[in-house]
This record gives sequence, structure tokens and C-alpha cells, in this order.
Amino acid sequence: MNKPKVIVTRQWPCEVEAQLKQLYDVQLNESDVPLSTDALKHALQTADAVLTTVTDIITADVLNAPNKRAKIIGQFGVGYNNIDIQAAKGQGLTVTNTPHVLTDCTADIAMLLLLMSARRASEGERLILNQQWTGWTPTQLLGQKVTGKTLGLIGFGRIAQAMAKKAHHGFDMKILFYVPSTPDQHIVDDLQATRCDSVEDLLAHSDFVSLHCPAGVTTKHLINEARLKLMRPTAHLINTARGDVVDSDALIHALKTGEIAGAGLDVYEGEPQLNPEFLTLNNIALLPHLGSATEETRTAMGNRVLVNIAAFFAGHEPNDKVV
Ligand code: 8YV
Repeated sequence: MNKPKVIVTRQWPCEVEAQLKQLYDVQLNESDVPLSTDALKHALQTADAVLTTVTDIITADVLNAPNKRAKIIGQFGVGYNNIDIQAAKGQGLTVTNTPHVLTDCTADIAMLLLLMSARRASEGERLILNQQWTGWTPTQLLGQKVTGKTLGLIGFGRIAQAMAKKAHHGFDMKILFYVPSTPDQHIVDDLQATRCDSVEDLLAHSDFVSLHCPAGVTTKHLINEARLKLMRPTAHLINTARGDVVDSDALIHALKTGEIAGAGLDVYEGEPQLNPEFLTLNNIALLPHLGSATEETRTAMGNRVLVNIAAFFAGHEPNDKVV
């Protein structure tokens, strides 16, 4: 029997690519240049499985390409807001993602940004890199203490809970959370966490606010001008979820005017383009979407895609089926 044809849109960890080569008639992307819209359509027309990432914008137009051969899109990532899921469903395509394996690393990045923002790490590093540091002073770059403070989590899924665990058990932080669903009471009890009735309530009572909700119509600009005004002037906003969840213009204004003390961002509206005003701010820590970027996790994500497509080709429902 012929091996299924698989197209991988970006370069993946070599260990995973080696397995793909063994198992499938695979087309890898050695140049790592993202595929154009036409190339994505062509991939769906010529392969049995197309393996995508956050940088592939799979719109209804792409998914409606005629004469498709593909039956499955294996997304390398837990988030899949780059794919029009309803259109994929309408086309009878299966879509899978890679939950669980990136939980800890993404929570680590959120904690890193929290610490960087609180302790003004980016500002300090710039001082050294620009050769402007003239020595220790008693009042230089005073930030805010993290231990014992209150962390408010918007969204309370796996990544938020992993961050809460590190923050509560490691930094003695008090945990607040807002989520529309009902989380496991054992987890809430272990974290001695308090549920807030509204986003507004959480914002008003947190020293650090970390975003962990999926991107979508209901969460677009969830953090807007009015909500930023509810945050404490000493508070910091951390975003490792998706850029669209925050209105960047409103955030820039809040950081400039001292409505909030700082922000730590790993994701951006329209990334990799950044609102140029972000670059003019001192009270911000900026990372280039590094949430899951460890060797272990990226390899585990690739392996998770392999398990999903293997199940699909064997006629089973993949564990991580989104639609
Ligand atoms: C991924 C992420 O690396 O999994 C996610 O949702 O945000 C990232 O950590 C990226 O999305 C790859 O597709």
C-alpha cells in the first residue's frame, strides 16, 4: 500500500522530521519560509494530511479550495485560531491540536514575563547593553516584590493552572481566577484559589493579571481601555495567550500614562509585526512568541501530531480531535 502523502508547512525538530520521513511520503519545508495562500491550497489539494502551525492562516477561502485530497489538518500547537474551524468542519476535514505537552513550558514563560515585568529586567538589561550602567544605587530600577502578591488568571485551563501552581506553591502568591466554566474543585482547593464573578472584579483585585483564554470573537480585545482602567496603578499585565485578546493601543496608552505599572508580552496582534510604540516603552518585557519553545516541548508537540495522524490513518478518532 502506498504511504499517505503528508505536507509539513514549516521546519520541525529533526527527530520528528526523521520519523515523518520513515512513516510517510512527506514533503518537508527545509527553507522554513511560510507557505503562501496558494501554496496552502495546493497542499490541501495534493496531500492526505497537512501539518500546520500558528503562522499558517487557514481561512475559509483556503479550506474551500476545489478538489481537495486532504482529510486531516494536524496543527502543531494547542491554539488553533489560525484555522477557520467552522469552515474546516463544513468541508468534512478533521483538525487536531497538541494539548498537554506544552503546558509547563508556556506557564514557565508566563512566570518569566511576570518576574521580568515586576523586577524591570528588560530595562536593566538595556542599561547594561547600552553601556549606561554607572553602578549600584539605593534607588535604581526599583520594581515590585512578587512573593506573597495576588495573581489574577483570566481563563483557568491547563496553562493557567500550571502557572497558578508555580506562583502559589513557589512564590506564595494568592490566586484569583475568572473562567466561565466550572473547574475541578480539587485543583481550586489545592491552590487555595478564589473564583471571581467577573473579569472586572478580578482586574480590580490583582497585582498581576495573566491571560489564558483562547482567541476568538468573544475574547477579542477582552482587555480594552475601560478594563485597563480598573487595574491597579502598580499592576502588571502578562499575555502568553494570543495578541488579539488585548487592545494594543489601549495597552500602550495605559503603560504610557501609568494607569498600570508594566506588561510582559509573548504574543501580539498581527504578529510578527508589532505596534512600533511598544518599542518606545520602558515598562514592558517583550518576547517573540516563545511559549512552547524548548527542545523537549517542540519535539513532544511534533510527536503528538504524529500520534494524531497515525490514529486517523488507522481509521480511529485521534485523541486531540478539535473537529
Ligand atoms: C506554539 C502556541 O508554539 O501552541 C500554541 O498555541 O501558542 C505556541 O506555543 C505555536 O502556536 C505553534 O503553532
